Amino acid sequence: MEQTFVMIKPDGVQRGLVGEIICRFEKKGFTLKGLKLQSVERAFAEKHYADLSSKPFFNGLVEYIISGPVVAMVWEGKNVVTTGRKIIGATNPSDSAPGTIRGDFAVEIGRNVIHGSDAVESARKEIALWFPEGVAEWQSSLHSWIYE
Ligand code: RTP
Repeated sequence: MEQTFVMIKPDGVQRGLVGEIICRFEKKGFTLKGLKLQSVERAFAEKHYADLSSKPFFNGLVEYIISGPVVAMVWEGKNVVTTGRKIIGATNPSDSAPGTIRGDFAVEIGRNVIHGSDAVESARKEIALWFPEGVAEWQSSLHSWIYE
């Protein structure tokens, strides 16, 4: 089954949105496979966002991510990478539809509350980076009520 990496960024944690965000993924029918509250070092944040290192906003992005604890999660389910990005909404909250997490809770691109992997391959890399210890081996008892 497909997995994705989701991170609630420091603004989401500080604003008390952790429960609300978990609720949206849970209610959709996805299964939580990994969860931790963690403060990240600068080098770790730079590694996570290595693909963006040439962008003008890179330093600000790294400062933002290390500014407070984040909640790192692994969610599992059919098409969870693509569907998870839809639940999260467009990168710039000005473009995020109401009903999405960023559409409902964010105003500016540099404080957009949450990250979700953009492809199955990046999810695999991000899960390996954030959860080197591995994730939980369990299947929700709701499985047969969500999948035919
Ligand atoms: P994320 O990785 O956080 O899920 O975001 P994304 O794929 O939707 O967007 P990406 O282009 O990978 O950008 C990563 C994060 O960098 C910040 N950003 N700031 N100031 C700017 O122009 C700008 N552009 C991007 C955002 O926090 C974005 O989520």
